[in-house]
Amino acid sequence: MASLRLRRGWNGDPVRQMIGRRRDFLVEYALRMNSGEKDSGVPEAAPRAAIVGVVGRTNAGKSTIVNRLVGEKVSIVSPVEQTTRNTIRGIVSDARGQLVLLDTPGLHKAVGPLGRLLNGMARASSAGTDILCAVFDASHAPQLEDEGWMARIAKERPEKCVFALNKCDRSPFYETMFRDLWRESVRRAREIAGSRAEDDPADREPVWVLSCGTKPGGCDDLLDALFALAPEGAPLFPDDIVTDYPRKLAIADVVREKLLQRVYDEVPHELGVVVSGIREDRRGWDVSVTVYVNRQSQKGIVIGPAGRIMKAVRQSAEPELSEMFGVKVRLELWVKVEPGWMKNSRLLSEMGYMGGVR
Ligand SMILES: Nc1nc2c(ncn2[C@@H]2O[C@H](COP(=O)(O)OP(=O)(O)OP(=O)(O)O)[C@@H](O)[C@H]2O)c(=O)[nH]1
Ligand SMILES: [Mg+2]
Repeated sequence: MASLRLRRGWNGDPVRQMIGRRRDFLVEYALRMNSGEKDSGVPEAAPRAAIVGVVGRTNAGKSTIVNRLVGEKVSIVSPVEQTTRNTIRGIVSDARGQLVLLDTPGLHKAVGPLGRLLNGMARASSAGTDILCAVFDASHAPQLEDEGWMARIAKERPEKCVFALNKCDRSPFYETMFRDLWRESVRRAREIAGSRAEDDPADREPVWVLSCGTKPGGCDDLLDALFALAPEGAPLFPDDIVTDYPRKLAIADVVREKLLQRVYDEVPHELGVVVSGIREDRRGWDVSVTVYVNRQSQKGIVIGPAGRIMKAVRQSAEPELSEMFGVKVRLELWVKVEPGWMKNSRLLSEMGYMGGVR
């Protein structure tokens, strides 16, 4: 693998590690520049850098697109709603410069404190970015949450905005309905603001692209559109880093993804995963993981007959994590019933949903 998210030998705080590497990178870069050495890695055109907020309704394919653009899996994916529960940074570096993609939880009908927390995170992460990339699943007619994003974008008119109509491999494909919805959203926003078309800021129309997150090359047009909008600037991260997502959260997410592939009905939304400890030795990492469920009846479902689900989760997560971190990862999985864990601030913060896990 060309660039691991965290390199072999990594054994500490990922942020400190990242900053350390960034400093090395910057020092090396400055020395090269001062010595007058021509840097063959620096493109002739000025490099570009942008923070891109990737937003949209749950299941639109945001994480799939972010993984495709980064070229590595930095964010888990599943057909279950609310798969992404944290804002994850995926970093794309190429000759044109660097994009820092913020993969956000998809907007959905909020149920309970966790739901509200995720929606708040989704809304907040669209603010303060250089480019807004709204992803729409155009293999379905627009849904309520799509209308919500369009209305908000029509009202705020971000300077740089891309609309990715995703799942263009599917038929039927509702491109026209989404374009009509946008026109209608702009008309309504003008009506509310009492403004006319002539008052609209010029150049504020979103750039429309079709994308397919599940096929190689399916997001190339999207990548080109994002780089075309990115302002000139220095990279924020060294170019060999694909994410700065904390190790504990990354491990918990991979375990949750494997569970989501195996449990149904209400269970996926009531699953919480916490990495309770990592023991490191020469042979690798022993990671202890607790899976929280909301009700006693869910415990048996998650464990499976004769522990089969847990075993399958472990067997599919271990090789993926070992590959991801470049060390042998062994998992110890525990299932715990914790009624109302979604309202438990301590657990929510251990899961990173309230910020702060490192
Ligand atoms: N056919 C097809 N399926 C796709 C495409 N992009 C994503 N998917 C599938 O759509 C489902 C949802 O994808 P995710 O990337 O998890 O969606 P998300 O928007 O991140 O969802 P949340 O994290 O819940 O907000 C998965 O089953 C993906 O495999 C695509 O271009 N074509
Ligand atoms: Mg996601």
